[in-house]
Amino acid sequence: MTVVETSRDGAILTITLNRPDKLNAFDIPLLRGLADAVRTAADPAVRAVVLTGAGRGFCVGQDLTALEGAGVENVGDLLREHYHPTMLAIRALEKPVIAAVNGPAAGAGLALACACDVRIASDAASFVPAFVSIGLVPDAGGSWYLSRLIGAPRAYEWMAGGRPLKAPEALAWGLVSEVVPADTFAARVTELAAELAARPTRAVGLMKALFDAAPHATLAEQLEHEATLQAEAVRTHDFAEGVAAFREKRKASFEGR
Ligand code: T3D
Repeated sequence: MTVVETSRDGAILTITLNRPDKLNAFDIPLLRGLADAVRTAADPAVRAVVLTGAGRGFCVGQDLTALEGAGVENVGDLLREHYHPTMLAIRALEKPVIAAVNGPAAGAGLALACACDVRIASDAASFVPAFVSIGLVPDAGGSWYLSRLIGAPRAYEWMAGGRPLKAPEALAWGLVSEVVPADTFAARVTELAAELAARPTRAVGLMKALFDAAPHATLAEQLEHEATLQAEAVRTHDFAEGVAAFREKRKASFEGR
């Protein structure tokens, strides 16, 4: 058993954080394992990634018991070395990443869920700011993602207040796209991942960069960015297939290239 498990089912890579007795809190081995797992997702044969937690938790952020002593002094370095590269790598990954939030997502674990492209929640999930409860500010990209997902005023009020959200409220806020009963959660995640993996992966992957850039770009800059990425998308086999399928009045069969 490793602290981060990966499994492949066709074009779907599932990454499972695996410290269930600590609700998958981040320690260095888990952060390293997650970084390695995200790197394996670069394989062109992988067309969708599912990120989830073993046991009853998704991820409850930094393991607070691993921060004693020297850890506190080096927190900036810890974040820069072990958190930032993975958060950036998930955004740079040109394929959809689904956070399958099976249980509590707290602190940097909440940020991790927000780093993903789609969030689907079990009705057993909860979303816990956590940082303010221990006198910290959001990190691991939490303030960046949440500003975009739910708007800066609401994100600030939530993070400063610290109130845990249950899954239905997270749905109402637009933090997750779907809430599923716990007993059918795994099946629905598999179905969603298969749907995304069957899409034209290059286009689906490239558009991540567009939506990340849009909030801080001018219209002129964004038009140029779209034109650049469209020039890439039209060169794909999947674009040719999409147009052919339209002309032939049949369902397109995309190959992710
Ligand atoms: O400082 C830096 O390094 C910068 C980075 C900071 C990033 C951060 O993520 S800061 C935020 C850290 N996370 C938290 O503060 C969350 C702490 N956890 C909780 O508030 C609660 O566990 C939850 C509300 C998330 C869930 O509550 P509940 O009642 O469902 O579970 P529990 O009983 O509290 O936890 C179950 C076990 O997991 C328990 O262990 P035990 O007593 O059975 O042996 C608990 O201690 C452990 N656990 C939960 N969270 C953490 C943890 N162990 C280590 N670190 C944790 N963060």
